[in-house]
Amino acid sequence: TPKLSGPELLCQLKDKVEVATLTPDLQPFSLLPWATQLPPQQLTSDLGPYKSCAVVSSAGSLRYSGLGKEIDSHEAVLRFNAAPTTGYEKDVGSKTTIRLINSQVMASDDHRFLSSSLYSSGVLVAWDPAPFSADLTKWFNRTDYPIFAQYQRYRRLHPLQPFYILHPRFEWQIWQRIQDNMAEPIQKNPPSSGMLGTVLMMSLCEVVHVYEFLPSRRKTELCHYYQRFYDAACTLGAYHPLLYEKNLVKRMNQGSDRDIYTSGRVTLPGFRKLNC
Ligand code: NCC
Repeated sequence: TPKLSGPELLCQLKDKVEVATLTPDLQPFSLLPWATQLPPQQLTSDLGPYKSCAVVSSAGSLRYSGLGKEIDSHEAVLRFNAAPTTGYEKDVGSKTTIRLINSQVMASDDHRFLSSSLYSSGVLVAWDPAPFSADLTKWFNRTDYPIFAQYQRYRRLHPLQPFYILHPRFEWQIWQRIQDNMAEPIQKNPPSSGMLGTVLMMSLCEVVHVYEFLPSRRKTELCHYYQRFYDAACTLGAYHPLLYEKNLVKRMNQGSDRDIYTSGRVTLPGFRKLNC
């Protein structure tokens, strides 16, 4: 297969990937009493369009970046999992419009998902590594972590906070884009939250700035900007096809290599603005 150019990759992504969230009418959820806790509309019809957006990776290279002001200047800011802002404002800002969390965060005791105030600002969006078929019933019977039990509990405690669950089709559609544009077979695990969040924001924003997904000159083995834990796999990937995700984002980047080097910043057009 020929290697696609950046604009071709962007158009392919726009054409073949669609953000979808669970709604109460979908089987098997429609048969369950708690389905009414799901938002009645799709995330994409409730949120945006935003002009300029920031996607803030959780990478250790954000530490001492001083990017906080720049990040907060965007209309909408997306953050991941348990990444805090308190105490790190100078480097990562303080605005949180959307928080994308994996099901492991929802289920593990150390993250105190049900009681910590970390999760209470902004819109929550959750996802779980689902079977490749993206069949909702198969997934429902075999989630990676108990995403649905935790969702119900959280919704009872915070009924007013918007909280969406991504349709598993979304993760595998992105996975397929990565695979189709790589020469070798990649691991059949879903893309990282970073990649999912980036495509999510490309669907809601005119322009998306992703910070420290492609590491800057501050590149470090420090896993997260908020934890004293070192592992190069956080940046290079193990379970997730992270290196391949980063390769694809690098090819789609419309900003300069200098921006990556100094700010870890990638600039991507929103889908709405793309002329394909
Ligand atoms: O580490 P994590 O991601 O929460 O980071 C969010 C996203 O930022 C990008 N990242 C992070 C660190 C780094 N050094 N470089 C990066 O580029 C990645 O795109 C990443 O997705 C996840 O994807 O959900 C992940 O979650 C953690 C973990 O579950 C949560 O942090 C909660 O503790 C996973 N770690 C483990 O399972 C041990 C991680 O693999 C992926």
